[in-house]
Amino acid sequence: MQQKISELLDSAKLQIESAKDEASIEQLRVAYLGKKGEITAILKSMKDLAPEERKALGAKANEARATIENLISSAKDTAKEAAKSIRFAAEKIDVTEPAKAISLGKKHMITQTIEEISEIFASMGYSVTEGPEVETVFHNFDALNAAPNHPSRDLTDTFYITEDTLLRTQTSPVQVRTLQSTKPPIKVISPGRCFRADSPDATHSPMFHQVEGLLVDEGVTMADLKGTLDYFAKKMFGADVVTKFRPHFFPFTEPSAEMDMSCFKCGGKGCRVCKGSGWIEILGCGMVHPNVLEVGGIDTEKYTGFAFGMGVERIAMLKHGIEDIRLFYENDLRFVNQF
Ligand code: 2U9
Repeated sequence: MQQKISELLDSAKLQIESAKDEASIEQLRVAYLGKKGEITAILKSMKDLAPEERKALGAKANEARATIENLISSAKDTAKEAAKSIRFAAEKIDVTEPAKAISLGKKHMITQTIEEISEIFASMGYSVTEGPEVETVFHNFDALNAAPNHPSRDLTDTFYITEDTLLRTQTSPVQVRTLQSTKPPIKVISPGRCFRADSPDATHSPMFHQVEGLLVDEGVTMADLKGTLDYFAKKMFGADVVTKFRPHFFPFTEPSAEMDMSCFKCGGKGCRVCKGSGWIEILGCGMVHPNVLEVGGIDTEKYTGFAFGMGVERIAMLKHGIEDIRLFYENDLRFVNQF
């Protein structure tokens, strides 16, 4: 029996030493110390021995059990620590590793241009107003003194939603609404999207953007208009540009004009940008027609005003040398990322 206990102890030591994980160590615990384990069986068999022998062998068997218990407990601790370091190594985070680069988006060239134009007028005290893109025929045409047979009202030029509603062809209806809701002095610009039933080509798009402006106060003259728009041209295209005003016709302004500026590329000598003329047309303008002021209930004996309008795409194309308006809407990153 003594021999058997020693052999059991030796084999337990060997097996525990070579057990790699907690589960196999637990299996060994059951095999030696469990209810049906080998050491347990020896302890149970002691009851049949003579008291003297039982005492000696019992002490030996209990000693073996305690040794195995200790070995198992420390083997379990070692296996736990080993498992932990394997997990830690697998989960290790290198906090010094550079973060993944986040690619930031940016504002569309049209938005950038609208903001640039708006900032120049804001610096002169204008506020920015916006309004609906689906408008009434009244706000888009009638209130702006457009004759009943004016060509822009035609079905082939304008996107009608119903007989009385349409996609605005200019941002002027925003200013009509301002005239109706505000008392002078009025000093606003209205940037936004407009729609005309044009076939797309290098300079036309059925959807485009405008910035229009309106100033109404006592004693406003054409000189105020010219000074304001000349200042705008110099801020937008450079202090060296000079401007000139050519007579034109718009139903909503009288007198009306188009403003040209000297070519910012060649200084007026003539180049590709100004098509050899030295001048570039950049906007339309005029003194607000009394019929239009009256729609807003404004006393035309007391107040006068000026208005202007410009195509945002045209300004952006000139400033950045873009040759085809359709590039703005294709969102090709090779184009977008240039600005
Ligand atoms: C009100 C009164 C008058 C707005 C104006 C223009 C001249 C003009 C064009 C420029 C290029 C349109 O995008 S474009 O084709 N616009 O020339 N717009 S005066 O006049 C107004 C607006 C509102 C109440």
